[in-house]
Amino acid sequence: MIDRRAFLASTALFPLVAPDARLAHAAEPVAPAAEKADYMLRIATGLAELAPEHIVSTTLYNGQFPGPLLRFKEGQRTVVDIYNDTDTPELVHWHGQIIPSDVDGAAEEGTPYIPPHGMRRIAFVPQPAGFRFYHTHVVAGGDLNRGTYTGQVGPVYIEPKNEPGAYDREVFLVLKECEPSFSRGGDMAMDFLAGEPIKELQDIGKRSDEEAKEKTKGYEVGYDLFSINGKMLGRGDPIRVKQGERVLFHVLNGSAGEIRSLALPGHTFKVVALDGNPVPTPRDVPLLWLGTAERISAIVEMNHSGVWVMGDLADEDRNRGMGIVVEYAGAKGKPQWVKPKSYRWDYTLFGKPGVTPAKPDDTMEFTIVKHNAALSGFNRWTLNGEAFSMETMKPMHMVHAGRRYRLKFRNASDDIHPLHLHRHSFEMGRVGGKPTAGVIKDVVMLAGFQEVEFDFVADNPGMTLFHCHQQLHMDYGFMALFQYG
Ligand SMILES: [Cu+2]
Repeated sequence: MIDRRAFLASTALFPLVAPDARLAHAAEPVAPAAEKADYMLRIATGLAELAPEHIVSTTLYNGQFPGPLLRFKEGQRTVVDIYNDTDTPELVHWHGQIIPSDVDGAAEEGTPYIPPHGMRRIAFVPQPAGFRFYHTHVVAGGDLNRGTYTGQVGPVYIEPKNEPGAYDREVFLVLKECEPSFSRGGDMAMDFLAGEPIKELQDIGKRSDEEAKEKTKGYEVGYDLFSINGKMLGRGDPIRVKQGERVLFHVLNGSAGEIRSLALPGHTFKVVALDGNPVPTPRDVPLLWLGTAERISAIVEMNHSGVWVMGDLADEDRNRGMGIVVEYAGAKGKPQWVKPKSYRWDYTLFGKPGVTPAKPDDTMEFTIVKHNAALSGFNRWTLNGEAFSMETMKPMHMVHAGRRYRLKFRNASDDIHPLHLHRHSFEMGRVGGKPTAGVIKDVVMLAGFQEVEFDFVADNPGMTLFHCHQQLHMDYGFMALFQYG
């Protein structure tokens, strides 16, 4: 343990946001001069002040936590210079974008690393329009100072050619935990997703538990501090609103593995987009649930004056920072929190009623199994009996351009998995036992012992990664590669 007081004293002379200039000059290659970059990202260790008494040292983009909001224009070529001032190779993944493998930011797909104390210039055409984000994509394994456990996360907004704009103001919210540590078991109950567990999947899970040599559960990751837009609840500026204003919130769960909820007492959220893609049926809901890496865009009509806590339903997490104050003009007093009634999250609410997705050309089925503490105390994850190998990086499936594929996932574990497909969007087909259509996403939560189906069209040739977005799960087997044939 670092003595916090001594640590603060030694760093007090340095400004909080400036990257270390000496390191940057040591081995910096010269960027191509012919073209000016549109954006620059600098990856470096820095300090994030979540509250005056809670300053954490982690890896950041441009010395900021979260990283800066990058606004791209749909279809307009964009050049980004990425500098890596750390001692280890890095990758910046452009989550939710339909771009080539060599710039997507996943080593498994063949994206080159940004070398330590080096740089890489990339160019791509941002698409599709909407709320995306960027984050590191390196393996963390047992190192909680690597990967998405760090502060390397930032929002992206790709401006559409035509903006509908039925709102007065946009507010971006990045939800992110800090100070991770390992624990054994003690997971919170996760029964907020619609649907019921399937007996056959529970039986597979039970059998895997019985076969495991280790009788204890594997490590889980917990967090000490929680933040929205880099500040603990009540420590940053409140969101100042006026009576009658329509605020469009773009909410990102930037966690390494947590599932988050968000409620604003006395208000409802009109969900207009999921993962940045407009939904066929915008609906009012009392609160939001977001799996790791999911985004929700929702309009809140400010019609209930006061000073409110917009926060996570989990008391412990909210009390340790997961919230932000919403303050009406003229309202005074302590921010109020009111525990909402429980509410089950159902993706099909936002779909096209009475419609089924187009028929696929091919269907692939995957059964997800957890092997308790099988890898030096960490749970090992398999898809149809196979854990992804970082050594061989062997593609699991061949796809053919132009064909529509249905992926069916059967979860024989009690964990919720935020499933993510790179470089493609998918259309949800069946979730929580209910059919749906028209909901376009790139991450979806699969509940414990349930099934989910979604379709994607193979329309972006190149190596394509699929994985659970829980860093601990993806690092220990829960990945698959699709190769175009
Ligand atoms: Cu998972």
